[in-house]
Amino acid sequence: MTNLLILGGTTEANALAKAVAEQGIAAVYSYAGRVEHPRPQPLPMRVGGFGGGEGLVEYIRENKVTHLVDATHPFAARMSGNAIEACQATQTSLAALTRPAWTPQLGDNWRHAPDITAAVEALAGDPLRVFLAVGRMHLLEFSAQPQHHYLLRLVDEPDSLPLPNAEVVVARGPFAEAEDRALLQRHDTQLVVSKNAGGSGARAKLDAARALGLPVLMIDRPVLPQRTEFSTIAQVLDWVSHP
Ligand code: 3Y8
Ligand code: NAP
Repeated sequence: MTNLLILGGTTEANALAKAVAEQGIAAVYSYAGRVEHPRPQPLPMRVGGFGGGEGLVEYIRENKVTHLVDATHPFAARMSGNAIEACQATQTSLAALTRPAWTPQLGDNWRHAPDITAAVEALAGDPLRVFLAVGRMHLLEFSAQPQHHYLLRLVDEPDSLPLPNAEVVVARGPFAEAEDRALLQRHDTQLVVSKNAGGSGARAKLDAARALGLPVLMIDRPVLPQRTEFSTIAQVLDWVSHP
């Protein structure tokens, strides 16, 4: 009896949840509980960490999970690592639903940073107006470069900010190019800092930056251990129905 656990939190995970619900496949959609109001899903949801790899092993056993689909964001490296370990320990089928990394197109002006630490170092220098579109969890690291005027886009209103010179836009994606272009022009942005999330939900800022001739500091995604990876929902559904 198929029993799916979807590790969610992305546009692709939401599309998968819709397809799984339509097919009547038994499944649970899992959120980390990072934001106040996560988007509702057409599946039973669970919110919060599992308690490390061991907690996920317990969850898999107690809930008789037969297939785990890791549809988390490419920067959710710890969750993805735990999923690989827990599925090995419990002999549970594991597949990831991933989206290819963005690649620069004609007209793009990208500089790469291998990780968030390197991106912070790359911001050394004279003050700029920076659209820091990396969310909330790593803002403290950027306080090493307080000289810039930051535009931050966060899912929830922050209690406090570790950056002295910052303005906040509270918004959750998926985002559209026209709005992002207006946002960059209104803020008079000189540099966009982005994680290489891939997918469609966050690429608007890159298209807007290209249209405005702005440079992008692109943070490459963490390298993950080998696992089965699919890029379409059809592949996932086929994998679930043909063990
Ligand atoms: C809680 C669950 C959909 C899915 C929406 C995608 C697209 C929009 C783009 C910018 C970049 C950022 C951030 C971003 C995007 C989608 C997708 C994606 C980037 C929600 C959601 C949860 C989160 C967590 C949140 C992080 C933050 C990252 C904002 C839901 C809306 C910056 C990543 O305040 C916090 O603690 C926020 C934490 C992890 C990264 C960070 O370090 O702050 N996502 N985002 C998930 C959970 O609890 O399990 O409510 O939908 C999901 C989405 N965020 O179609 O509706 O698929 O990637 N999310 C990044 O890519 O840099 C925004 O502003 O341009
Ligand atoms: P992470 O750093 O890889 O994970 C840290 C811990 O958070 C995990 O060990 C796990 O806790 C818990 N966790 C993460 N994802 C979970 C999920 N889907 N269900 C249950 N627990 C989860 O993850 P993250 O980068 O904080 O991302 C958290 C969530 O936000 C994920 O769902 C991800 O898809 C979504 N998201 C992240 C980003 C991003 O930029 N990182 C962007 C968009 C969406 P335990 O160890 O206690 O099990």
